[in-house]
Amino acid sequence: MKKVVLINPPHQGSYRSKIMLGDSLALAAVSGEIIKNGWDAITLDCLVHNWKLEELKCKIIENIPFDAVGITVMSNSSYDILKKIIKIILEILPKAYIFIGGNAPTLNHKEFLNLKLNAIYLGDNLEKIPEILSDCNNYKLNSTKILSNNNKLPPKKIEIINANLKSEYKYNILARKDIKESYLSDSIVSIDTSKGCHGSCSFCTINFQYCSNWIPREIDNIKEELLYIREQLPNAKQIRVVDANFLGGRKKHERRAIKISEIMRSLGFKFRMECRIDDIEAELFSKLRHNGLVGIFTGIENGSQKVLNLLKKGTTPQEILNAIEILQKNTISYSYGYMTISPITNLDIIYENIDFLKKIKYGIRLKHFLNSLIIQKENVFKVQPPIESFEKKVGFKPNFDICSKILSFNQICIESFLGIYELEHAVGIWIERGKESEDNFFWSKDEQL
Ligand code: B12
Ligand code: SF4
Repeated sequence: MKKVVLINPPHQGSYRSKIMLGDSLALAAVSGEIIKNGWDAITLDCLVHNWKLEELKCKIIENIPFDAVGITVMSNSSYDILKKIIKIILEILPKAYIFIGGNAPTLNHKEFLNLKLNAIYLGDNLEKIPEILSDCNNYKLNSTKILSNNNKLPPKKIEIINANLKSEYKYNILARKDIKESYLSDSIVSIDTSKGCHGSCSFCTINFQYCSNWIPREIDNIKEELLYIREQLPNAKQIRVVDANFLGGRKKHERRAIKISEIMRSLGFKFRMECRIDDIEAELFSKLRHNGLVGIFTGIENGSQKVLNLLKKGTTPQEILNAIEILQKNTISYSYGYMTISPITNLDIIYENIDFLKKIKYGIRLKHFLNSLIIQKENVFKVQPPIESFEKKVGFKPNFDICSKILSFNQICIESFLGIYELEHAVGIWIERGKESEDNFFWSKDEQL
């Protein structure tokens, strides 16, 4: 049987934990589609197993013979490691057919054109996987032929396969082979029930990738996967829904969200999810709480209306506070995205944010003050920190020399404005620094596993 080896590269982002949130849903989906087409698929998930490149190399060798290698590339932070993986594969099998897919190439495939790839798969619609499979058959024949002529590998022509989702989608639930091992290491089991988001926040890659579209997955197909998870993991207590926006616009899709939550409840799962602030509404959240919603992640981003407008969040500070109140009333725990630094952030806006975070009370982390816009080709913070007003407020002069050696630019700015210790003092509560503190979070009663 023909075989594809699928790789989730070793971790290259800034997450602290070594073992990562669940098995790769992307590779499960891709391998399900490959298996459906009569091929075999083996997944080498470096995140789940915490493999470094050397271990990955051994696993690739163990899996010879294979006909193609598919690699998922979640973010550009994996670019360098991707290059190394390609090199390793070609050292082992110079004629290997290599293709990539995932968020990073989908957002900007041009950055990957100079790598020795055969195909770049764009988008989430896996119905075009047969094109890849037939392409690797043909490629092998061609390359063998050219090889015999001049003993050199043919230059690779990179196929770009564009496969965007337009309507409801489903997966072949055949291939979550790492689910048990992954669950054993971090007690987390993930599922995806939709793609994209109807929002149009100016900084967000989901907005760029899906152009403010939200695409649901078929409910029966979700149920099938939840049943599979229950069967594989009889003791699992909680599902992490990884959708960028589980609610997809409350008014239109709340019945669907409730239905999925009922299925989870009937199978004995509590769940966590992500949604927009303007989707948090009392009646809906009381129902979701009843059906097992224990925690959410949401993008608050800023406490200043000016910055919220700049980010195109479509919310107001008051709406955010109302939403937080609903979560607290329903004992649903929350964590949030926050970016104090923006091109228009000045000392007034920083103080506005401090006052705002005081009202939110829980879950404040140091990174909330240090984060700036996610997408910034160049540093957007071009304003010279107002040293004099800083001095007046906190009573000492920031030391840029020391700071610049040890801290990132954002950190310098914020430390220069206030000083971290002053900042903690100003907010009046302890800010998380590298370790979790339960006191600092708003936990729902049954949040803990
Ligand atoms: C779960 C998740 C994680 C988990 C991954 C767990 C795991 N075992 O893989 C963890 C927490 C580890 C993680 C880490 C990071 N993540 Co993340 N993550 C997500 C999240 C929430 C869901 C992804 C998912 O599983 N979706 C479900 C699957 C089925 O869909 P999918 O990944 O889109 O895959 C589909 C297609 O892309 C395609 N596809 C994917 N791969 C491949 C490969 C081939 C060969 C083919 C043919 C097709 C294909 O097929 C799938 C079919 O539906 C998304 C946000 C979101 N909701 O989309 C962010 C997201 C992908 N992550 C992101 C980022 C930035 C990161 C980090 C860099 C964060 C950090 N600072 O550390 C790291 C990088 C990790 C790494 N690989 O080194 C960004 C990427 C933005 C970008 N590309 O610029 C996103 C979009 C969040 C965001 N808005 O900022 N992440
Ligand atoms: S609400 Fe969240 S996922 Fe949706 S566009 Fe804004 S930041 Fe992106």
